[in-house]
Amino acid sequence: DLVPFRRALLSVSDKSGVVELGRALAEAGVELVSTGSTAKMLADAGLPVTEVAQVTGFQEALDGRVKTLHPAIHAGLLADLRLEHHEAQLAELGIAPFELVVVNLYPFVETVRSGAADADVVEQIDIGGPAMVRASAKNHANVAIVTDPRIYPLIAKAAGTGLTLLQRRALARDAFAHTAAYDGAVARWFAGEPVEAPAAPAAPKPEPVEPAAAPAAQAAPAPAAVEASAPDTSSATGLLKAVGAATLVSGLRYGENSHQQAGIFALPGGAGITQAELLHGKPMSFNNYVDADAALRAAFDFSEPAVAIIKHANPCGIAVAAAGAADPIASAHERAHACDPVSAFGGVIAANRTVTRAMAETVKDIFTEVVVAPDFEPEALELLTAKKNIRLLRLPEGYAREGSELRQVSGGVLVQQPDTFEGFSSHTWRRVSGSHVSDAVLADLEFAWRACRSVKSNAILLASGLASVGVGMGQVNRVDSCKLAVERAGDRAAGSVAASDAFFPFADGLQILLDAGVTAVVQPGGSVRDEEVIAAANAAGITMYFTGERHFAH
Ligand code: 93A
Repeated sequence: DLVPFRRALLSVSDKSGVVELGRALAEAGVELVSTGSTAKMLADAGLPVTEVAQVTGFQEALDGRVKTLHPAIHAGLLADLRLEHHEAQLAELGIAPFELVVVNLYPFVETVRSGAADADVVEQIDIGGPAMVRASAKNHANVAIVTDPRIYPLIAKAAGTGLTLLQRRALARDAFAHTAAYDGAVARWFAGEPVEAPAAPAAPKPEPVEPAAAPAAQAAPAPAAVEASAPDTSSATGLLKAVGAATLVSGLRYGENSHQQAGIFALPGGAGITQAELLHGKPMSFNNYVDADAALRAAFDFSEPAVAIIKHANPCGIAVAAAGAADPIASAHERAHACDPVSAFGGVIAANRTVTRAMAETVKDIFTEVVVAPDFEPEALELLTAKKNIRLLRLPEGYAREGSELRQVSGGVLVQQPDTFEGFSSHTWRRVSGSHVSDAVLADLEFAWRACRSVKSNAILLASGLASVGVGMGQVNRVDSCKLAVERAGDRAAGSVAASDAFFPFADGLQILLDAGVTAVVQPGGSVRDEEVIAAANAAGITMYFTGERHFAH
């Protein structure tokens, strides 16, 4: 999806770096078209450049108010060359398309700040510049729009190749943010308010990336009406904004340990654990929140009735309801608990369905810190509230994970999209050893593969009958995770299936699973020693699938 640069339009007020960029483009054989003083600067540097006036056949008019506002320019910016009739019309009109547009706008804010008279300020409201920026950004399928001199080096580097669609999209995002910020300042000036500079652009990005995945630079200050509603946390900037607007829900007795002070804050518009209602029990602790959230992630990753039991942020049991179970959520709980009853002692349970009386019957006899669920049947509440030490949490309606995740590191934060990738269908997997397996085994593999992404890496999860039977988590090598999973599964390891959150770097980890009698394995593949790993699977006569993607959770 690279669009090579053939013709570039340059029209900049801030001329820094434009000659160097122009030179790189000209050397790569790109034709340069430019406005008045930008063209002069390029020509003075000895670069071949065509004046916009030559292209339009029109001299700059009305003291420069009309320079580029002409079909000969705008048709070249807006033609979608994926469409035959656009291409034909352009040819008919004798207009050539642009693949690269470099524009920055009249210095409106700087002019206001300089104390200039109103008439001079008005003259610095750029009209033709934003029109080119917006047209090119709209047409990002064909055009790369550059508004920030700090990314000229990237553009110069790509002069001979052009940019990818992903890069052009990121540039379009920045471009619209840029014109929105610009118009925001103009509007504030008309309102008699202080015109702050458009939001400070973030550090130059070496490579613009997909909008949702990266913090958007140069985000425009949102209009007041939008500001009042909850920020959209699907983008990094939205999430950071939401964090800035978070409100204290309550102080907590202490943090991870009794000597650490702590509190919990809620994001505006959030519909998660912080908005859950404590129906019974002592206040939630810091660790309760962390575990309850991990439990919710695991349970709500399944569309079928599912239960996850968490200890220290790791699942010690995940299961979906047995086929045809009379009380599906009770069945899921019973089977999740059976995975590792020793570890489930003092655990945090999440159910993705209403907790029924039947589920409560079992839970009440197990020491449990927290049960969190969308709701509780009245009889379930009656049974469980009889237990003094259990906390019962009802989720807010529309419970949902945030669209971005944030992790603190020293001096900053890491932001990423959550791992909600839906590639769990075995149709997309590659069988690399053994023969076809039954539908039931395939279903177990799909279950195990999904469940293991809720387990901290290195994760090995053994499953049987759509329930985990042994989980090896959080080890610093995969062999130990395999040993742990097998040991926890005991005699249930034989005949189970296994999922590994990332590839086996050697055959040794897999061999532990094979020795324990695991019959099928799903893992991402992609190790340099895949051949060795596949050979071990073949030697044991088991079926192994490669998914092509991994599910680390750190
Ligand atoms: O005066 S405008 O609103 N009308 C236009 O047609 C137009 N075309 C480009 N402003 C216009 N521009 C702006 O001129 C660009 O946004 C850029 O900031 C500036 C570059 O002009 P020059 O190359 O003459 O310095």
